[in-house]
Amino acid sequence: NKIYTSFIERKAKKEKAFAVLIDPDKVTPAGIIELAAKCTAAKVDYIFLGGSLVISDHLDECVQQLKASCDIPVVLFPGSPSQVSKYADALLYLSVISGRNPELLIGQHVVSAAAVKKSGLEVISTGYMVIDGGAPTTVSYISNTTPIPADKADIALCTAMAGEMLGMKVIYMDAGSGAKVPITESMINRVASHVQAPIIVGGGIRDAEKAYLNCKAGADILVVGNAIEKDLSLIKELADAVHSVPVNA
Ligand code: 1GP
Repeated sequence: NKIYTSFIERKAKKEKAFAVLIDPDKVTPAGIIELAAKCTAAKVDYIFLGGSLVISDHLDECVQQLKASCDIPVVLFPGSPSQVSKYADALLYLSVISGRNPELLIGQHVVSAAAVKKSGLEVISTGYMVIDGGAPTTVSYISNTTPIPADKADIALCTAMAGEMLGMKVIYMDAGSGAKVPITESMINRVASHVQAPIIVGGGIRDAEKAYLNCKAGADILVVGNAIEKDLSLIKELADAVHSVPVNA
Protein backbone atom coordinates (compact mmCIF):
# COMPACT_ATOMS: atom_id res chain seq x y z
CA ASN A 1 0.00 0.00 0.00
CA LYS A 2 2.83 2.35 -0.83
CA ILE A 3 0.85 5.09 -2.52
CA TYR A 4 -2.02 5.25 -0.04
CA THR A 5 0.52 5.22 2.79
CA SER A 6 2.25 8.19 1.17
CA PHE A 7 -1.11 10.04 1.07
CA ILE A 8 -1.64 9.39 4.77
CA GLU A 9 1.91 10.24 5.81
CA ARG A 10 1.79 13.54 3.94
CA LYS A 11 -1.58 14.40 5.44
CA ALA A 12 -0.29 13.65 8.94
CA LYS A 13 2.59 16.06 8.31
CA LYS A 14 0.16 18.54 6.69
CA GLU A 15 2.28 18.53 3.55
CA LYS A 16 0.31 19.24 0.40
CA ALA A 17 0.88 17.25 -2.77
CA PHE A 18 0.66 18.23 -6.41
CA ALA A 19 -0.50 15.81 -9.10
CA VAL A 20 -0.32 16.36 -12.84
CA LEU A 21 -3.14 14.71 -14.79
CA ILE A 22 -2.23 13.26 -18.16
CA ASP A 23 -4.84 12.18 -20.67
CA PRO A 24 -3.33 9.26 -22.63
CA ASP A 25 -5.19 10.44 -25.72
CA LYS A 26 -3.43 13.76 -25.73
CA VAL A 27 0.22 12.78 -25.41
CA THR A 28 2.82 11.56 -27.85
CA PRO A 29 5.85 9.47 -26.85
CA ALA A 30 8.11 12.54 -27.27
CA GLY A 31 5.63 14.61 -25.27
CA ILE A 32 5.76 12.13 -22.39
CA ILE A 33 9.54 12.44 -22.13
CA GLU A 34 9.34 16.23 -22.01
CA LEU A 35 6.49 16.16 -19.52
CA ALA A 36 8.30 13.69 -17.26
CA ALA A 37 11.41 15.89 -17.25
CA LYS A 38 9.41 18.99 -16.39
CA CYS A 39 7.50 17.14 -13.62
CA THR A 40 10.76 15.88 -12.12
CA ALA A 41 12.32 19.35 -12.19
CA ALA A 42 9.22 20.82 -10.53
CA LYS A 43 9.12 18.08 -7.84
CA VAL A 44 5.63 16.92 -8.83
CA ASP A 45 4.43 14.34 -6.31
CA TYR A 46 2.17 12.14 -8.46
CA ILE A 47 1.25 11.66 -12.07
CA PHE A 48 -2.41 10.78 -12.55
CA LEU A 49 -3.22 9.06 -15.81
CA GLY A 50 -6.67 8.73 -17.33
CA GLY A 51 -9.51 10.44 -19.11
CA SER A 52 -13.25 10.19 -19.63
CA LEU A 53 -12.74 9.03 -23.17
CA VAL A 54 -9.64 6.99 -23.73
CA ILE A 55 -9.82 6.04 -27.36
CA SER A 56 -6.24 4.97 -27.92
CA ASP A 57 -5.01 1.55 -26.88
CA HIS A 58 -1.56 2.58 -25.76
CA LEU A 59 -2.22 2.98 -22.02
CA ASP A 60 0.36 0.30 -21.15
CA GLU A 61 3.02 1.96 -23.31
CA CYS A 62 2.13 5.33 -21.88
CA VAL A 63 2.65 4.06 -18.30
CA GLN A 64 5.82 2.21 -19.20
CA GLN A 65 7.25 5.24 -20.88
CA LEU A 66 6.44 7.44 -17.91
CA LYS A 67 8.03 4.90 -15.57
CA ALA A 68 11.15 4.81 -17.75
CA SER A 69 11.36 8.61 -17.89
CA CYS A 70 10.91 9.55 -14.23
CA ASP A 71 10.58 8.27 -10.66
CA ILE A 72 7.26 9.97 -9.93
CA PRO A 73 4.54 7.46 -8.95
CA VAL A 74 1.97 6.88 -11.69
CA VAL A 75 -1.59 6.59 -10.39
CA LEU A 76 -4.40 5.49 -12.69
CA PHE A 77 -7.47 7.72 -12.65
CA PRO A 78 -9.69 5.68 -14.95
CA GLY A 79 -12.66 7.02 -16.84
CA SER A 80 -13.74 3.48 -17.63
CA PRO A 81 -12.98 -0.09 -16.52
CA SER A 82 -10.76 -0.62 -19.56
CA GLN A 83 -8.21 1.88 -18.24
CA VAL A 84 -6.21 -0.57 -16.16
CA SER A 85 -2.49 -1.10 -16.60
CA LYS A 86 -0.49 -3.39 -14.38
CA TYR A 87 2.57 -1.20 -14.91
CA ALA A 88 1.17 1.68 -12.85
CA ASP A 89 1.85 2.14 -9.13
CA ALA A 90 -1.77 2.34 -8.03
CA LEU A 91 -5.35 2.63 -9.20
CA LEU A 92 -7.92 5.08 -7.88
CA TYR A 93 -10.89 2.72 -7.62
CA LEU A 94 -13.63 5.25 -8.15
CA SER A 95 -17.24 5.03 -7.10
CA VAL A 96 -19.22 8.07 -8.26
CA ILE A 97 -20.90 8.75 -4.93
CA SER A 98 -22.21 12.18 -5.98
CA GLY A 99 -24.42 10.48 -8.56
CA ARG A 100 -27.18 7.92 -8.59
CA ASN A 101 -26.01 5.90 -11.55
CA PRO A 102 -25.76 2.33 -10.25
CA GLU A 103 -23.31 1.40 -13.01
CA LEU A 104 -20.76 3.86 -11.67
CA LEU A 105 -21.52 3.16 -8.02
CA ILE A 106 -20.96 -0.61 -8.27
CA GLY A 107 -21.97 -2.11 -11.65
CA GLN A 108 -18.77 -1.55 -13.60
CA HIS A 109 -16.74 -2.58 -10.57
CA VAL A 110 -18.37 -5.99 -10.58
CA VAL A 111 -17.70 -6.45 -14.28
CA SER A 112 -14.03 -5.49 -13.96
CA ALA A 113 -13.28 -6.89 -10.48
CA ALA A 114 -11.46 -10.01 -11.63
CA ALA A 115 -9.27 -8.07 -14.08
CA VAL A 116 -8.41 -5.45 -11.48
CA LYS A 117 -7.52 -8.10 -8.92
CA LYS A 118 -5.39 -9.96 -11.45
CA SER A 119 -3.46 -6.79 -12.30
CA GLY A 120 -1.89 -6.87 -8.83
CA LEU A 121 -2.23 -3.08 -8.67
CA GLU A 122 -2.52 -1.23 -5.41
CA VAL A 123 -6.22 -0.39 -5.30
CA ILE A 124 -7.28 2.80 -3.50
CA SER A 125 -10.99 2.95 -2.80
CA THR A 126 -12.05 6.46 -3.76
CA GLY A 127 -15.33 8.30 -3.18
CA TYR A 128 -15.57 10.37 -6.34
CA MET A 129 -17.73 13.48 -6.16
CA VAL A 130 -18.54 15.53 -9.23
CA ILE A 131 -19.23 19.16 -8.33
CA ASP A 132 -20.98 21.53 -10.73
CA GLY A 133 -18.29 23.42 -12.63
CA GLY A 134 -20.49 26.12 -14.14
CA ALA A 135 -21.21 24.34 -17.42
CA PRO A 136 -21.67 20.68 -18.37
CA THR A 137 -18.30 18.91 -18.38
CA THR A 138 -17.36 15.68 -20.09
CA VAL A 139 -17.53 13.85 -16.77
CA SER A 140 -21.06 15.05 -15.97
CA TYR A 141 -22.26 14.09 -19.46
CA ILE A 142 -20.50 10.73 -19.70
CA SER A 143 -21.35 9.66 -16.17
CA ASN A 144 -25.00 10.45 -16.72
CA THR A 145 -25.21 11.92 -13.24
CA THR A 146 -26.20 15.25 -11.78
CA PRO A 147 -23.24 17.02 -10.20
CA ILE A 148 -23.51 18.41 -6.67
CA PRO A 149 -24.51 22.10 -6.93
CA ALA A 150 -21.45 24.32 -6.39
CA ASP A 151 -23.07 26.24 -3.54
CA LYS A 152 -24.35 23.20 -1.61
CA ALA A 153 -21.40 22.56 0.66
CA ASP A 154 -23.51 20.55 3.08
CA ILE A 155 -24.52 18.07 0.39
CA ALA A 156 -20.84 17.69 -0.51
CA LEU A 157 -19.97 17.21 3.15
CA CYS A 158 -22.66 14.60 3.82
CA THR A 159 -21.72 12.76 0.61
CA ALA A 160 -18.06 12.68 1.63
CA MET A 161 -18.93 11.60 5.18
CA ALA A 162 -21.12 8.79 3.85
CA GLY A 163 -18.33 7.69 1.52
CA GLU A 164 -15.83 7.67 4.36
CA MET A 165 -18.16 5.71 6.64
CA LEU A 166 -18.71 3.19 3.84
CA GLY A 167 -14.95 2.61 3.96
CA MET A 168 -13.67 4.74 1.12
CA LYS A 169 -10.07 5.69 1.78
CA VAL A 170 -9.87 8.88 -0.25
CA ILE A 171 -12.35 11.54 -1.33
CA TYR A 172 -11.94 13.11 -4.79
CA MET A 173 -13.80 16.39 -5.33
CA ASP A 174 -13.83 17.15 -9.06
CA ALA A 175 -15.41 20.04 -10.96
CA GLY A 176 -14.54 18.08 -14.12
CA SER A 177 -11.69 18.53 -16.54
CA GLY A 178 -11.69 21.99 -18.06
CA ALA A 179 -14.43 23.18 -15.71
CA LYS A 180 -15.35 26.82 -16.17
CA VAL A 181 -15.53 27.38 -12.44
CA PRO A 182 -13.35 25.37 -10.07
CA ILE A 183 -14.62 24.19 -6.68
CA THR A 184 -14.92 26.97 -4.09
CA GLU A 185 -12.63 27.14 -1.12
CA SER A 186 -15.62 27.26 1.21
CA MET A 187 -16.91 23.90 -0.06
CA ILE A 188 -13.45 22.34 0.23
CA ASN A 189 -13.10 23.73 3.73
CA ARG A 190 -16.51 22.41 4.79
CA VAL A 191 -15.67 18.90 3.61
CA ALA A 192 -12.12 18.96 5.00
CA SER A 193 -13.24 20.07 8.43
CA HIS A 194 -15.29 16.91 9.01
CA VAL A 195 -13.58 14.24 6.95
CA GLN A 196 -10.34 12.51 7.93
CA ALA A 197 -9.63 10.83 4.59
CA PRO A 198 -7.17 12.56 2.25
CA ILE A 199 -9.00 14.93 -0.10
CA ILE A 200 -8.06 15.22 -3.75
CA VAL A 201 -9.32 18.35 -5.53
CA GLY A 202 -9.30 19.13 -9.23
CA GLY A 203 -11.18 20.52 -12.19
CA GLY A 204 -10.68 23.90 -13.86
CA ILE A 205 -7.70 25.05 -11.78
CA ARG A 206 -5.61 27.33 -13.99
CA ASP A 207 -3.33 29.36 -11.75
CA ALA A 208 -1.01 29.13 -8.79
CA GLU A 209 -3.13 31.34 -6.58
CA LYS A 210 -6.18 29.08 -6.83
CA ALA A 211 -4.00 26.02 -6.27
CA TYR A 212 -2.58 27.60 -3.13
CA LEU A 213 -5.98 28.68 -1.80
CA ASN A 214 -7.53 25.26 -2.40
CA CYS A 215 -4.76 23.55 -0.45
CA LYS A 216 -5.04 26.09 2.32
CA ALA A 217 -8.79 25.40 2.42
CA GLY A 218 -8.16 21.68 2.96
CA ALA A 219 -7.23 19.97 -0.29
CA ASP A 220 -4.46 17.43 0.39
CA ILE A 221 -3.69 16.59 -3.22
CA LEU A 222 -4.26 19.16 -5.93
CA VAL A 223 -4.72 17.94 -9.50
CA VAL A 224 -4.28 19.95 -12.70
CA GLY A 225 -4.55 18.62 -16.23
CA ASN A 226 -6.05 20.94 -18.83
CA ALA A 227 -4.18 24.13 -17.98
CA ILE A 228 -0.87 22.26 -18.10
CA GLU A 229 -1.65 20.78 -21.52
CA LYS A 230 -1.84 24.36 -22.74
CA ASP A 231 1.21 25.71 -20.90
CA LEU A 232 3.91 23.38 -19.57
CA SER A 233 5.60 26.19 -17.65
CA LEU A 234 2.65 26.12 -15.26
CA ILE A 235 3.88 22.80 -13.83
CA LYS A 236 6.60 24.45 -11.78
CA GLU A 237 4.46 27.43 -10.77
CA LEU A 238 1.65 25.21 -9.56
CA ALA A 239 3.94 22.73 -7.79
CA ASP A 240 5.75 25.55 -6.00
CA ALA A 241 2.44 27.10 -4.92
CA VAL A 242 1.14 23.81 -3.52
CA HIS A 243 4.40 23.08 -1.73
CA SER A 244 4.52 26.57 -0.24
CA VAL A 245 1.34 26.12 1.81
CA PRO A 246 2.46 26.41 5.43
CA VAL A 247 2.07 23.20 7.44
CA ASN A 248 0.07 25.01 10.09
CA ALA A 249 -2.49 26.28 7.54
C1 1GP B 1 -10.21 16.35 -13.93
O1 1GP B 1 -9.63 16.92 -11.71
C2 1GP B 1 -9.14 16.75 -12.98
O2 1GP B 1 -10.81 15.17 -13.61
C3 1GP B 1 -8.35 17.92 -13.49
O3 1GP B 1 -9.10 18.90 -14.14
O4 1GP B 1 -8.09 19.10 -16.41
O5 1GP B 1 -9.48 20.95 -15.47
O6 1GP B 1 -7.23 20.49 -14.56
P1 1GP B 1 -8.44 19.91 -15.21
